[in-house]
Amino acid sequence: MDRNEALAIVQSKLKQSRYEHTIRVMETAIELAKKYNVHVKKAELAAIFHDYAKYRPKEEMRRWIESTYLPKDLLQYHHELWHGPVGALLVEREVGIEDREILEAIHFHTTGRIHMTTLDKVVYLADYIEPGRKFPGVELVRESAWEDLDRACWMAARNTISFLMSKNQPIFPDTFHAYNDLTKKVR
Ligand code: DGI
Ligand code: FE
Ligand code: FE
Ligand code: FE
Repeated sequence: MDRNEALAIVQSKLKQSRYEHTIRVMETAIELAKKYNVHVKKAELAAIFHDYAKYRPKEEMRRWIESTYLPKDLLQYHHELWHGPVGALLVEREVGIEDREILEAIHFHTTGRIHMTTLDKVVYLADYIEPGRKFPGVELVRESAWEDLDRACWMAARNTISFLMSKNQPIFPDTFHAYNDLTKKVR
């Protein structure tokens, strides 16, 4: 599938501001893919579709989780965590993308996971550092992104966990698994 076809599909599913975020994630993911020798077309497609399910109604997402292979423990956590896994499912069913690496990068783009692939990291990080993001500490992660992919992902995971803890929010196990696993890779 080419870029313009993919973009036209997601544009119909997203609000304009979310579509513009998607374009910036795509551009950032392509640059990271070149830097870290990831298949550029896979990074481009995964980035374009990463928020595909962002505006699905909560009850529809709940039904997809209940009725498919998706992990049921998602239902015990905030519905903000559902759009990645449900997005991967729907991008396969509705768009027809079958590449497991692309689908997994979409699935895990919010939380990360243990043993993230380089493609997973590129999409996770591009979503975190795209130029429209204003998180506290994002500037340091942006700088690291061009030097050390593992370190930058580790910083993003650490910031996300710190932020959630400061708000007394529960943390999904995959978010901790990503952080713990990346900690072993940073000095
Ligand atoms: O969809 P986006 O807004 O582009 O970004 P995203 O999919 O990375 O993240 C959406 C939200 O999910 C973000 O506000 C942080 C939050 N989040 C990430 N990990 C966890 C989490 N929320 C909870 N409750 N638990 C987590 O482990
Ligand atoms: Fe997202
Ligand atoms: Fe993210
Ligand atoms: Fe996003």
